[in-house]
Amino acid sequence: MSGINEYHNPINKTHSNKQRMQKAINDMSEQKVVDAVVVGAGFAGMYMVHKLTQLGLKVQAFEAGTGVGGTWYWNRYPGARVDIESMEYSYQFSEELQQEWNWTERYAPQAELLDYANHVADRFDLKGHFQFETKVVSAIYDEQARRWQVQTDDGVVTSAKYCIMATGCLSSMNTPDIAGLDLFKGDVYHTGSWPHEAVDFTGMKVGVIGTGSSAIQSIPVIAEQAEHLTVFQRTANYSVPAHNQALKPEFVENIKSNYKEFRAQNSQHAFAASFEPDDDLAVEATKETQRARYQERWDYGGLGFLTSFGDLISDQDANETAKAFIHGKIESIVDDPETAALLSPQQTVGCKRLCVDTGYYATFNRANVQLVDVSEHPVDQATKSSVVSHDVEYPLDALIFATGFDAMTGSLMKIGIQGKSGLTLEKKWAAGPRTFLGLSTSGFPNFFIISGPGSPSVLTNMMVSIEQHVNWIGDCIGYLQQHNLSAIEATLDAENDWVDEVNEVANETLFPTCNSWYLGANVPGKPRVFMPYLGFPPYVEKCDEVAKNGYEGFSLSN
Ligand code: NA7
Repeated sequence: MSGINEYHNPINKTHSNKQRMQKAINDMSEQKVVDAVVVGAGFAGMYMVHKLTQLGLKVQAFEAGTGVGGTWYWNRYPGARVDIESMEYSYQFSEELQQEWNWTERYAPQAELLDYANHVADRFDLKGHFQFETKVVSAIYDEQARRWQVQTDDGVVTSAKYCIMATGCLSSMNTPDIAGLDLFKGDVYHTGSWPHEAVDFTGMKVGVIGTGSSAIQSIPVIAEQAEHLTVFQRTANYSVPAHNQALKPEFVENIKSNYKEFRAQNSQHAFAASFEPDDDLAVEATKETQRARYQERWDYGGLGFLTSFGDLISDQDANETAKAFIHGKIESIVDDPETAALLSPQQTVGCKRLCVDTGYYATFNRANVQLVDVSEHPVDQATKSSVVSHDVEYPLDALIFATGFDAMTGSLMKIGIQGKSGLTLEKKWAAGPRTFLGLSTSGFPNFFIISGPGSPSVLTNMMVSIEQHVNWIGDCIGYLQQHNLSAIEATLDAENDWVDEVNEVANETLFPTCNSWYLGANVPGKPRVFMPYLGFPPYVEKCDEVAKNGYEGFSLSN
């Protein structure tokens, strides 16, 4: 399976968590002692390291890749770019940083995002705190010592008072089982672990499995190169045009001269992004108003389509109006009516993350592109030169899995995490993740998750959510240090109440109505639980209140 990164490939998971933990306990030969361990060198891990070193703590951070960047380190597929506007997809903790960095496009491409990550890491001297090319295999809480014993795949155990997971929401790849894939002689890739060198598909027959965001971004680019492209679609997805363009200096200047206010305003929106919500209701609007509004948002481009009206994600009738508008667009763009019908999603708009594209639907007008419906009959077999669905063979030179991730919990579950009384996270979350504020889970003292399940994370501009979490965790650790406290742990009551709150909010929306990765429904056997919390402003208010009240909902010990 050339191309697929070994670490991220779930097929290569050889040891169970239990085995890994046992090995860790038996093997605590080499020990390193620090104040905090941080796992991951994405934007969350980088800022967490910065925050903790500012507090004067000794930090050891680990990263499986060879460099910083997280999502933007791994996802190098053709056409990869952020779907939040670049001017707000950046850190705000340093005014100098946000003034000096220059984005070139409305939606930054992967290479520029990676440059930004490296710039930040160098500017704040972060790289020296990371041990790269190192996987954390287990983290075990020693109740007597009140310390975490973190074992890495180099056999070293690092002892730390605090253990912070910055492992990312979309970093554990989901790869379907295809019988005989090892026989396939062509190249195999996953968009979530793309090679570092350029891949040239010229003259090749290429297959892409999946039609989520990664596929929708990469398909138009690959179609221009490949001799033939077959797209295997299980569920059609809604996509709105990006209208990506070079950033105009006046636009940049305008934001930079008011960055603070711009950020403050965005953080008042549910998704913590700049797209203005229109609070009037689609169900009360005339057909003309609906059409004009959707057209305006479509012409502007981007995720703001979802906030065209205040009731799109809460009222099915309202949502149907947006659905009809997008279906009309697909019909008008795609020449072949059968292909247009197949590309027209049936689920609620926004229920699966809305995609933002450049020329996606029009790509299906190309003579070298074929759409294959695998909703009834999966791609379940490979031969040495093809894949097979419903007994039909599709000859391929290269196969690309754009099949997404075991979102929000996948990376945590791969590490053998064990809290008090031998309780493993795997066991505790067997029926779905349970956290207090998505930051912490009862039974696991001094253990923090950045943008964990139960926090707004993937329903927001991730940069904003990451910074809010790191600031909160940094303040919390600062408080513990100042007050000579040895441990903080979420209470079970606070956690139960929070899980109820996350579910109640989700149940007031249309989000639970389809099989999305927000619900874990894309991964066979994963419990169906809506994981993110909807609503950035009330969430921040709750976090601030908890801290202000002396970490209400947590038990603190000395
Ligand atoms: P997504 O959005 O999870 O998309 C994965 C796609 O792969 C989606 O269309 C899936 O269909 C499809 N899929 C998954 N397994 C299969 C199998 N076995 N057969 C056929 N098709 C399959 O991941 P992305 O990487 O595109 O995007 C992730 C996020 O990154 C995105 O939301 C943005 O936030 C950025 P399904 O819909 O499950 O039927």
